[in-house]
Order: sequence, then C-alpha cells, then structure tokens
Amino acid sequence: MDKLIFKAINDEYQRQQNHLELIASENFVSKEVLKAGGSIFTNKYAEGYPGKRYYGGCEFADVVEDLARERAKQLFNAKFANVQAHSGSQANMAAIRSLINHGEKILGMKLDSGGHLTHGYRLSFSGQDYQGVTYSVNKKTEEIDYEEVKKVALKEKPQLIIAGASAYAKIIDFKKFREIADLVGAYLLVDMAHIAGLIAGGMHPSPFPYADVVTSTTHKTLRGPRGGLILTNDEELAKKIDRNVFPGIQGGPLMHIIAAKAVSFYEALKPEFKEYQKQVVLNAKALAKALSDYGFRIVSGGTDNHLVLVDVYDNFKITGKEAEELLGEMNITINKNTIPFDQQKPFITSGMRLGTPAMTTRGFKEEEMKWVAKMIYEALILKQNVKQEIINKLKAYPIYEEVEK
Ligand code: DSN
Repeated sequence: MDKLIFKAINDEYQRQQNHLELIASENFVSKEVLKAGGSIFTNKYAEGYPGKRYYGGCEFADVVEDLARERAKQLFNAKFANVQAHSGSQANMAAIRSLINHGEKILGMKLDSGGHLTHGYRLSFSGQDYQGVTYSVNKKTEEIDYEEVKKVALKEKPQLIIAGASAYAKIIDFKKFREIADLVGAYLLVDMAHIAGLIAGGMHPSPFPYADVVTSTTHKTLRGPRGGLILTNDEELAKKIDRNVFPGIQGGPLMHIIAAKAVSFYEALKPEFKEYQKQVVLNAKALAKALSDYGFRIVSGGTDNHLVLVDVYDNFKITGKEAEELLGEMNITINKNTIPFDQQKPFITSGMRLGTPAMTTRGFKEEEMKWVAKMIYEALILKQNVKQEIINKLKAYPIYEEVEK
C-alpha cells in the first residue's frame, strides 16, 4: 500500500472536516459523485464521441457520455453539450478557438474587477494567441457599468466578448452583453463557471438565449466533479466545439469524471437542488450583512449570488494575504483576492473572497453564517484563538458519514 499518499488523503479528509470552507469556488460533492469519479471508468480509453470512437469496448462509455450530455442540455436548456473538456480553462480554449481566429480580439472583464485569466489575460493562452482588451467595473458602484462596456467595445471592436467572472457578487445582465456584442458584430461567450449551480437552480438569469456559447466548470456551485462543460444552441458551432475539444486540444476523455458529471447533473435536476441554491444565496446575504455589521467593507455593497468580496484593508488595514494566513491558522479557509482598482500587488491584495456553496452543502443556514462572521471578526480583528470552537462546531456537520478513507 502506498502509505504516503493514503496518509495525505486521510489528512486532507481531516482538514476538510475540521475547517470552515469558505473558498467561493469549492464545494463538497455527494458520495455518489465521489464514487463515480473514483470508478473503473478510469481504466477506459474512449477517444471520439458516443457512436464514433477510436477504441473498442466503448458501449458503456457511450451510455455514460450520452446521459451526461442529455442531462446537461436539460439542466441548462441548451441544444448541444460537450462534457469532455477536462477543465474550465480547456472549455474556454475550445470555445474561443471555435468562435474566432488566432490573433483576433477578445474583450473580457479586467482581473482586478473580478475577471478570469482565460478571458484575455496576457499570461494565459487567451492573451497570447489572441489580443486581450478589458472593461472594468464602475469605480463608485463596483458593479459592471454596461455603458463603459459599450464604450470599450465600440472603441476596440473585438471579435469576441466574454461575460463572466471569478470574483463578482452581482447579477450579470446577459441581455445587455448581447446588445453590445450585436452593436460591434462580436460573438458572445458566457463563462458561467461560478454561477452555473445558481443558474441551474433558478437563482440567476440564464445566459441562454443570449450567448453564442456558454462554458462552465462543474465543480463550483454546480457541485459536481472537477471538470469543464461547453453548451451551445448552434449546430455548426457545436460541431466545431467537439472538434476543438477532441482532437484539437485533448486526447482521451476522462470517462470516470464524465460519469461523475452525469451523476451531479442528475442531482442538479432534482427539486432539492433549487432549495440548496436558494440557501446558498440567503447564506451569502447573511454573511455579507453580518460582516458589514462588524465593520468590514463589502465590495459592491453586498451580494446577489454565492460570494462576498470583502475589502479588509479599508477599515482594518489588513491585507488579503495577511487575512488568508491569519484565518488559515484558525481553520478558516478563504482566499486573498484583488478588489476593484486594488492598490496592493496581486500576491498581496486588499481583499478576501468568501463563498457559501461548500458550507451550505454541510447544512449551514443564516444563523450559522452569522456565527461564521463572528469567527472571522474574532480571529482577524480581535486576534482571538477560535480554532477549537470551530472544530467543535463542525463535528455536528460531517462532510461524509462513513466515508472510506
Ligand atoms: N480558480 C477559480 C476560482 O477560484 O474562481 C477560477 O478559475
């Protein structure tokens, strides 16, 4: 037995059980998702697509991938789905390659406004193979200023506009993005990775029918395994996307992960998933309010979704890096994050990004979120040791009962 690795897995299990998980892009999958993700489909090569594989013995792989595609389409009301992208970045790469030519221009949200590396940032393929230009949020409201997006679009004339974010707490108006894209003759790609679960659960407006292509990860609010997803309603684009994923970017699909995606879509189609997403948003609002009552400045004045971006520097002169480290020592897991127009370097930052998807899965409601805010305040500002209180509290919220470790 590989003692070192299985010890690390067990240590990670203890860490997940004993920490307040507030990273906005993380979640706890069900035992069925975990089981499918660790299943014998990891043994199978299945290059190609259902019915058109380059290997024998793919009949059950076809069952799995067909179910995953059908469920994804049903969940997001789309005509075509590709479930093979290994990650959100690869989903974005395949989508961008299907929409525009090498060297053309992408307009995406600026990183410190909440955007993502794959939306045209110079250190990512999206800013190296394409020209990346950006829009910012409004300095005062810290929300997307659609007039500003329009202005930049008219000046830059991009071939592709990307809507979607990694650290943005407000509703995104996809219809307005469509209007701007139409004005300059650009395609619209919506990267819904952070909010896919909210969309599936009816807590955020859908990017369809406005987007040409929609990409996502499956492991954030959607609560599936780590992986990517691409959707479209356009048959020609769907063909291009499939070709760009395989053989364009990837080889054999991860059939065990596709099985786990299918299970998570099955779960997301159930009525309980809507209740879960509703609670995710209620919890984020409760967390934002409680933190604000303790004197923290909440970026954009609050939240409409699963995340809360906090300016820790404003009132307390603590950097995001310090906050991440101090809270980490107290078993509170968060990530430092730039805030709009941040004066600190990206590795330091003025902000912390908090999210409620994971703790909501563990059963936290508004009352518990108030307690979370209290723990953050006591640990960060009063410098109290709250670690044992957190470990004790979390005993009543097991991540997995009787899980194999
Ligand atoms: N790393 C993801 C997140 O945490 O939001 C984005 O890729």
